[in-house]
Amino acid sequence: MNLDLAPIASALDQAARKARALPQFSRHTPFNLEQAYQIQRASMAHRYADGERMIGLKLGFTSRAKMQQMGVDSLIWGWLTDAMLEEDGGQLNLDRYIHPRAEPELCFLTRRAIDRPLTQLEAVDYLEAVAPAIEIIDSRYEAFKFSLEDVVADNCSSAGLVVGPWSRDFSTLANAGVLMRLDGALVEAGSTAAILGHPLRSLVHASQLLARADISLPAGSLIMAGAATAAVALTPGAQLTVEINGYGECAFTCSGQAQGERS
Ligand code: OOG
Ligand code: MG
Repeated sequence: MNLDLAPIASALDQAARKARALPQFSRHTPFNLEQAYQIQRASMAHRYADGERMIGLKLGFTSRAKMQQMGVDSLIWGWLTDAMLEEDGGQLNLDRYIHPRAEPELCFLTRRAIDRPLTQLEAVDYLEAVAPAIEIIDSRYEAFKFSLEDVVADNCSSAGLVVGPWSRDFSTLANAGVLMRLDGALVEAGSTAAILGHPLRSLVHASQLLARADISLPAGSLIMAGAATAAVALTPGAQLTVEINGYGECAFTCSGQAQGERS
């Protein structure tokens, strides 16, 4: 099938900018996974053309909890830009989002360019630091429902990230307790072991994906390892905290109100 991918990329870019939900493409204009990544790149190109800067990448569906929550079963990856960075301890303005959710993650900061597939043993040599982090996801599809191809085209629902204090201690990464609190009440609890069995495996997968795509990720980039638990919906005034045992915590308070699914 000869499908014009550019209008799909533009529609997704506009949906993100205007915080307006779209129907899933898989319902009327299905495309395959390779085309989905082409759409993702084309839609990111709109943002770069507009002055946003790539700061790293994110992996998605690296835990069973997330795969089950969203009904998909493959690891995916997308791009982070400077416009997505939110301040730790600050206010998160919900006005820019459709139906945002938050999830607990680890964020890696790279020390060397990643330009070839790494083993888990090598991965740590490529790291400068690791931090507790929160990812804000906001699917551009109605009802936060999508096929694997839909979500990949939508840059894997990437919308924001909050990064906590950096640490150079990688020794307890494998199985650190993860707690997510909403207004002080525990809403999700888990372990970093839920991320592919060991969060460093996210880095290994990222290096393989980059190599396959023939992309070198510069030193000083961020890599979000993927959520360790399911995500929670963000409501006006909500205060969200993520704590990773041994690595500290990061938090934000919601201001404003998400757009919801206006028609
Ligand atoms: C897709 C993004 C998944 C993760 O950490 O697993 C993701 C979504 O759930 O909307 O970021
Ligand atoms: Mg995530």
